[in-house]
Amino acid sequence: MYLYWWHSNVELITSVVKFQVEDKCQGKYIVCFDPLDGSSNIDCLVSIGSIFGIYKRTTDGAPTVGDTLQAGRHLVAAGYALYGSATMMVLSTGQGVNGFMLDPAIGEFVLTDPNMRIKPRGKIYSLNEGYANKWDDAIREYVNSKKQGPKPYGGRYIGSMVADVHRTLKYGGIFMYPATADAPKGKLRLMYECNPMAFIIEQAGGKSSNGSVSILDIQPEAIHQRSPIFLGSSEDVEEVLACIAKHKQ
Ligand code: P6P
Repeated sequence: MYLYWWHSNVELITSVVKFQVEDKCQGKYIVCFDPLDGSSNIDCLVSIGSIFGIYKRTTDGAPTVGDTLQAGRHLVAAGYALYGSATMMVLSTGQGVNGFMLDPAIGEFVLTDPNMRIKPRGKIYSLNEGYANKWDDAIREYVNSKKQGPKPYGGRYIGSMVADVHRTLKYGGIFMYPATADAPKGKLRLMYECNPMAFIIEQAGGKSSNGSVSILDIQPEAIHQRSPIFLGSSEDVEEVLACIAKHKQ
């Protein structure tokens, strides 16, 4: 098994470490994972999590970077662990989504959320509005539209992807990290943030996009590449995509 591991922490420089498992233990799979996503939130006790995506290797012999650069559509499994008011593992192997809550009394993860499904439409939008001056017009128009009308959406943003996506899965709505003037490719990493989360949400009946295509259909070109991401209830994602398309005309 070949592990590509990404960790950034305020005390440490951003380090990218490539674990190569010794030959006799190497298997048929590649795991892309973010071991502690949202780690900048640790000191203030905000929920954080681990995100992973698993691919089957496409070559024999020594593992290659090419084994890793597979579109999310080829994931064989993906999921996350959320360390919040409780610890939960949310997992899909391509046959739907299941949630397992850690029961500390027995030290086991218990299936508490079988066959998790996301609502077709929610009432929450989630993105960092501190960057509003750096959004393009389509995003600005969409977000403003969520604040208007007789039933405006609620704004929720935790700043920890695992927590924001888990809330979106449970309650519905949309999570976005769009491109900005400072980050034209977005901030979140395709291989070990966007792809696993898009796999989970699409398996739960939701939708993902980079603004043009499903996150899962992006052909990766580099292990640490970034992507804009729109993720959540299908009707909410379709609404922001319609706004983006309108502004492209
Ligand atoms: P911003 C945490 O650092 C992270 O990688 C994700 O967990 C989170 O969604 C995003 O960055 C927050 O970024 O720019 O809003 O602080």
